[in-house]
Amino acid sequence: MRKRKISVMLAAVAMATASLGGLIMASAPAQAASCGSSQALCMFANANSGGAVLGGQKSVCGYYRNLADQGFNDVMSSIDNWANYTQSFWTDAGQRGRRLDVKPMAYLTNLSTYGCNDQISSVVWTG
Ligand SMILES: [Ca+2]
Repeated sequence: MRKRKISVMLAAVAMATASLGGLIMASAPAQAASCGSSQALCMFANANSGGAVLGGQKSVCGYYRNLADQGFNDVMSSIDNWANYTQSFWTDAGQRGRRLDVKPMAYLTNLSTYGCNDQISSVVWTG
């Protein structure tokens, strides 16, 4: 007669602890999916390329005489200039009011820095 021993083996399960180490806050993207390098100019409703985006067409000299026509009057909060030209913005329609010049390839993450957050009403750009 043969006895059979049944041994139960408990496998130790190593708990692999995911080392998250805190959140990585990526800097604002250099381009938005809906705008980016396909445009000469990207204008955003929120700071840091956030919110609604309005593009300035590449390879042309463009003019938004009154951004109300684009639903973008007094909402702009950040600007990404993708062109190798200075782009000009005004606080009033028709190139009036205070003027803000954005240098070639400049990325302005928050227009509050320039005292014109939510105040831009017209823009002229070169693609
Ligand atoms: Ca805004």
